[in-house]
Amino acid sequence: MQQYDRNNIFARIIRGEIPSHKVYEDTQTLAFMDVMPQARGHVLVIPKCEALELTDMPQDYLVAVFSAAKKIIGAQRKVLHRDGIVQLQLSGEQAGQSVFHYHIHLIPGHIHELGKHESVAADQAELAQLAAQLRAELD
Ligand code: DGP
Repeated sequence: MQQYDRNNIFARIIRGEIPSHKVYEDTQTLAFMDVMPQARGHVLVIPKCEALELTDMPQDYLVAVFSAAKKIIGAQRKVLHRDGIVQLQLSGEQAGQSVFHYHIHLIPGHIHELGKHESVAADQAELAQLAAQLRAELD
């Protein structure tokens, strides 16, 4: 079994060592724009606990992450003017997981139209603007 790496990218984002375009935060969760989005408005929701994937998730953090996801999906629907949001979570490298800190993808797109995530970062100004719009909708 793979060990949780405290220096994975998302752990560093939680600690503020790496910048992110924050959308939502509470004591147990953090949500931010995916820097290599599969669709415009792609958000990641993560727990502030050391969990590699679903089987490591404590019950209370699961509830917290899904509660945050519910709020964010509502904001995405308003800001992006679309109903369809793909909620995706990959558990394990064989499933395609590339960052080993549990995360839910909230992707405004159609499942059959989603390719691999981009290999280059999206425009930072656009990500910042989308994050600001989503935060405003969540306030
Ligand atoms: P997965 O393949 O399910 O492990 O998804 C990892 C996602 O994380 C992928 O969509 C790209 C995104 N990502 C990778 N590095 C960073 C980063 O430094 N910042 C942000 N905001 N997203 C990242």
